[in-house]
Amino acid sequence: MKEFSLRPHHALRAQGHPGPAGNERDATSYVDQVFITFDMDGDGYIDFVEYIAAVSLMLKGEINQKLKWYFKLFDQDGNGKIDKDELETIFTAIQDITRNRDVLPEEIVALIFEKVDVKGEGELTLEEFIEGAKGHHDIMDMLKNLMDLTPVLSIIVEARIAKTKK
Ligand SMILES: [Ca+2]
Ligand SMILES: [Ca+2]
Ligand SMILES: [Ca+2]
Repeated sequence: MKEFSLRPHHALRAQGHPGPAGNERDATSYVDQVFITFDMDGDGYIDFVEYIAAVSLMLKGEINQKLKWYFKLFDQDGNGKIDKDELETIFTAIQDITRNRDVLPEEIVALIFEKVDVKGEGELTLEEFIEGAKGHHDIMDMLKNLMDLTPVLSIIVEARIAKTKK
């Protein structure tokens, strides 16, 4: 898991991509995380089919499917729960990439946990996350705005194309 998560990182470096501004480490691990989520057969590459599947999922996927996809992306250590650090890291990284800084990551995280973490354990299960997002339009809108992954996708796809051409 660890080794192969480094591949997209190397691909970006090899291509001489300047990388996202701001907290580069977080942004890079976010790209890694996106990469892992899209690399459905786990061979370390995003192939054309995986790319299309990911894009079509984002564009017209059923809402439960999208939320599951977000959850998988946010749950960085893969323990089946999202904690505040994971959520804040991912939102900070997304803002570094998308240059969307309308809301502070800490505020987004606080708002989401306040409304969604019903038992207040400081962790979100998949059920809480899905029910919470569906039950709160403001959270859903925020997720949609933040999760416009088009810039990240182009980075990944460019890196993949550059690699293929070698
Ligand atoms: Ca693959
Ligand atoms: Ca986790
Ligand atoms: Ca909870």
